[in-house]
Amino acid sequence: MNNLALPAASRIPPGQQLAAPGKWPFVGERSPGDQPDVWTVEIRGLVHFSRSWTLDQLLGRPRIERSIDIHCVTRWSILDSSWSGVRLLDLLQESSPWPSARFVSFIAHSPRDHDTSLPLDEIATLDPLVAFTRNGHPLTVEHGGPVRLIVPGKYFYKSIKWLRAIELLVEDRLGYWEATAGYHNGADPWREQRYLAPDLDRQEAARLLADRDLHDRSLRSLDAVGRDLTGLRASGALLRDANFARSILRGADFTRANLSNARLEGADLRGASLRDADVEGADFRGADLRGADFCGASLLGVTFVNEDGTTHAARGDSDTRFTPERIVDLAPVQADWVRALGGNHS
Ligand SMILES: Nc1nc2c(c(=O)[nH]1)N[C@H]1C(S)=C(S)[C@@H](COP(=O)(O)O)O[C@H]1N2
Ligand SMILES: [Mo]
Repeated sequence: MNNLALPAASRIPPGQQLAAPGKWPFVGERSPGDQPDVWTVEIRGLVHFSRSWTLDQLLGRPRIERSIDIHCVTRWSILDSSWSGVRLLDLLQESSPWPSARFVSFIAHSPRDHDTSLPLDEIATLDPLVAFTRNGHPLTVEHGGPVRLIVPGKYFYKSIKWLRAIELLVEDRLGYWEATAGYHNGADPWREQRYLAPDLDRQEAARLLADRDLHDRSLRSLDAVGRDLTGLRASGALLRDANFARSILRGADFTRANLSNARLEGADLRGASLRDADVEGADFRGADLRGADFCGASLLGVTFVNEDGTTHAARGDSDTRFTPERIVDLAPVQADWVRALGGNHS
């Protein structure tokens, strides 16, 4: 898995962009909650030898260092992080999985017992790390310290923070994001396995859109291309991966909505409110954003203009509002587009 020989551009999967230089965003939970006095990582389930290692025991094991690229489902990537830790495969081998074991569930120390899973045969080729350091520094708590999983070649939601247990299973057990957010269980960034198929059919979608009221609704991968949705009420709605390309959304209310990875290319969002919305990974290229309000919105991975900084740009004005502290989360080209609007961004 040595990617270093390849040019950077060919290592960025489709629909991803590089994060701002030196930035490593936090995603999901920020803390494992009450930490145990002695951190242990256990292997359980369908194994001949259930094992439990204290953190010190893990730290005392042979370590390897690997360069791994991070690809978050919300469209930011970081190339060439150097991680050190122990190989998951070594831990698995020592506990000797039963032949019937086909899946591995990873469980975190976390307030919601956060989990995720992988097929055992994929683990053999991905060769994940039980990692303690990145670029030579111990992991901070927010980034999963003291110990997290790092799974190369998958969207980053498979890399669980604060690893507590590794459980061998016959049947798969869907993880937290996979079950609650519709994140694709395959998670292959090269095949853009971001989300499951839509959870409603076109007719149902059309009926809901006719009422222009999505307030507090939860609709994954909604198809709303090219529609007149002037004044849409969608505050608090969960609209991950929605497609609003070329729709008229003048004065729409997306306050506190989740529009992560939504497509809004060419949409008319004049005077719309995206206050405190989650628009991570959303695409606003060619959209009309005059008077739109992005205050408090989280902007990681958002696209307003092509990589060249000029073509297919959204249109904004000094009334397009942003929170200054959030602008730094954008990739540099995108941040430049926002700054060039010249608003006071308060
Ligand atoms: N325990 C736990 N692990 C987790 C998550 C989480 O919410 N809880 N989020 C996942 C997601 S979606 C991503 S993108 C990465 C983010 O890791 P980071 O905050 O260190 O960037 O952690 C993954 N592991
Ligand atoms: Mo993620």
